[in-house]
Amino acid sequence: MTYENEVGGRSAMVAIVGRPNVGKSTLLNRFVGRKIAIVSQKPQTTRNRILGVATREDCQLAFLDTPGLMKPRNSLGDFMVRSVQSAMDSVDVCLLVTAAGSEISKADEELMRRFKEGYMPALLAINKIDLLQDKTQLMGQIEKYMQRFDFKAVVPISARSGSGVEALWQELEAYAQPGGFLFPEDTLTDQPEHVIASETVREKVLRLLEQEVPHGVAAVTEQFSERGELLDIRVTVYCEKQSHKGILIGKGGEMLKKIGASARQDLEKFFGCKVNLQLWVKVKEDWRQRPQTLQSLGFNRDDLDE
Ligand SMILES: Nc1nc2c(ncn2[C@@H]2O[C@H](COP(=O)(O)OP(=O)(O)OP(=O)(O)O)[C@@H](O)[C@H]2O)c(=O)[nH]1
Ligand SMILES: [Mg+2]
Repeated sequence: MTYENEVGGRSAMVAIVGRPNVGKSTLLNRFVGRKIAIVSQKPQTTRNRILGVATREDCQLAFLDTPGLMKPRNSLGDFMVRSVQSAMDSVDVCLLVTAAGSEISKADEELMRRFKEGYMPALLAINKIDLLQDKTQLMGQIEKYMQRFDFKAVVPISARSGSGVEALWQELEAYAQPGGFLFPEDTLTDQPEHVIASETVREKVLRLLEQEVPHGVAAVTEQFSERGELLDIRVTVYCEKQSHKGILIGKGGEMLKKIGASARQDLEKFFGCKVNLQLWVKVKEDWRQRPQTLQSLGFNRDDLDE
C-alpha cells in the first residue's frame, strides 16, 4: 500500500550500513530531525534495524539504520549481522558510511562485495569531517573506495554538525520513485514508545559504564502507562553476571540513580511530559549466547523474515 499526497509523492528506501561507530545512527537522527536511535562512543550500540522516515514536500526517504557490521561472536551477533542483510534486501539504494581519515575496513570490503553481488546501487558518505585537520586527505580516501566499488556519489559529511547532509539528501532523492509515499507523511519511526524508553536506558548504560558490562546489557520496558500528565515507565536492565549487577547498581545505588536520572531527562524531552522512571536490575546468565532468551528480550527473528 502507498500513501499519495496531493502532488503525487515520490519515495525511496535507503539502508544505512557500515562498520560500528562511524555515525550511522547519528546520521539517521539528523535526517529524521528527532532522536529515534541511540548513539554512543562504544561500538555495537545499535542492535537491530531501525526505521526512520523523513518527508520533504513531494519526496519521502525511508531509512533503515543497521547495526555496525562485524564478525559475530554469539547469537546476538548473528542476529545483528542478519538484520543488516535483511535491511539491504528491502531497499532501493544503500548508503555506506565511513569515517574521514580511516582505512577501508573488513566490514566495508564485505559490504562492497554484497553491493556488487546484489547489483545494489550505493552511495558513500564520509562522516566526521569535522575531525579532519587536513581536508586534502579526503581525495586519497575517496579514490581508494572508488577503486573497489563504483559508488554513484561520494559525499563528505558531518552527521554531528549537519554539514554536507543536505547535499547527501539531494543525491539520495535521485532514487525516489513516483507512485506515492511508503508511509503516512507524519511518520518518523517504527520504534514503539516502549522501545524508545528501554533503548534510552541502554544508551545511558553504554555512556556511563566502562568495558564489558554495557555490551552484556539488555533493557526491557515492563510498564508504560499514563497517569494524568505523568508517564509511569518501568524498565528492567538485564546483565550477564552477578558482578555486573553490582557495578550497575553501584555503591549505595549511586550508579543506577545516575542512569535513571539521565534517562528520565531524555524521556521527558522526547515525550514532552513528566516521567516517573523506575529501574530494576536482573541477571540472566549468558543471554547473548542463547537464541531462545534473545527472543524473550525482544530480538525477534520474525522481524527479519518479512
Ligand atoms: N566528531 C564527530 N563525531 C560523530 C559524528 N557523527 C557521529 N559521531 C560520534 O561517533 C560516535 C558513534 O556514533 P553512532 O551514531 O552511535 O555510530 P554508529 O555507526 O551508529 O555505531 P553502531 O551503532 O555501534 O554501529 C558517537 O560518539 C557520535 O557522537 C560526526 O560527524 N563528527
Ligand atoms: Mg548505531
